[in-house]
Amino acid sequence: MSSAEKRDQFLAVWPALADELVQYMEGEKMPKEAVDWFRRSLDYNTPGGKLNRGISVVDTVQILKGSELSADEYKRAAILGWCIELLQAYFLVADDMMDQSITRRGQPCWYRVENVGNIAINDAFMLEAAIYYLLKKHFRQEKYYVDLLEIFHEVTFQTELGQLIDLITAPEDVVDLSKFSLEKHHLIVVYKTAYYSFYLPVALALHMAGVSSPSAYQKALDILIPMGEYFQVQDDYLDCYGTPEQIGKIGTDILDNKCSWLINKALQKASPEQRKVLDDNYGVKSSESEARVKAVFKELELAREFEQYEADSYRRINALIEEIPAEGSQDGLKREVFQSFLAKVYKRQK
Ligand code: GPP
Ligand code: MG
Ligand code: MG
Ligand code: MG
Repeated sequence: MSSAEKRDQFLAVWPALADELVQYMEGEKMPKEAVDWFRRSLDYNTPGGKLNRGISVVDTVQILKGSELSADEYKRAAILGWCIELLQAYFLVADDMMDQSITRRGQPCWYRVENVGNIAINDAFMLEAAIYYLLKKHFRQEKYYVDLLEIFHEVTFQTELGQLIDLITAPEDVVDLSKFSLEKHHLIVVYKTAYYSFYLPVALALHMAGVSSPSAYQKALDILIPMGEYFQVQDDYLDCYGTPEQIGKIGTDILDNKCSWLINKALQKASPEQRKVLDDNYGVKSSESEARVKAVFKELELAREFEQYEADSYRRINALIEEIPAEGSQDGLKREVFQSFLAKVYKRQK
């Protein structure tokens, strides 16, 4: 099946889930205006992205099973996938407010839609609540139900820790580039991105496939955390070098004083003169300052540095994957789970 067909198959599960959530609200006799609002938020914020995280749950369950999934198995794996997409929707609605972003997935950020504004905070909470409604409805009878709840809660907390460090390392009023380092960056991205985007999809699929050995989860973590770090470095790179048409969002990292991979690389390589330009212009909310920072990035050939990083990461992650025996490991892991996930993000342009 082509990746476009896989996407369509996964998307086809969404309307029924949105209906279930809306029907719950109707059952509570909520006013029509509120029900319509929730439906609009669900549809605006949940299905419009690349869906890599959600589809990876389905792909992983399929690889672990080793044969085609029945219609029912597919549906259940896809529901877990949509729960991650709801988690992502919840994070993005909130992140765009915190980062004062303009667009997301080629449309205005939800909080910037007419009449939404700060109501988006409550909408974010409701997107999160939707996860637990669907988990209870569809998985309560499973012996791994508590495992699902625990992992969603843990990973959410980890992501919030990462977001906290991301935000306090990027104060709006005081720019102090000496606070940045690649070590700090590593900590931020592992927590804010890698756990929920890479470990969570595979861990959910392992639970569904009946894998229970702690060593399987540990090995998955050891490969997926570096993969998630690589993914967030790509995100940082695309924030500056991707076009809005490509990435569906307008980069704000330089204006927002973010501890991104690019500024850390620049700090490593900058001459004293270039450092002065960075100190004076990074995190200053004007397009002239942003352009001066980008000019230094260009002088320092950061695009080439990124290509080098990308090649090195790809090699390093593949070496980790090859530590899993070709025939699969005793505890139930398969190499292909990780190869398939890496193939989805390697050299991505959006
Ligand atoms: C990506 O950061 C991280 C997140 C979206 C997690 C947000 C976590 C919360 C607890 C709200 P980013 O700001 O670089 O993402 P993007 O570039 O997509 O805005
Ligand atoms: Mg953001
Ligand atoms: Mg952010
Ligand atoms: Mg970003």
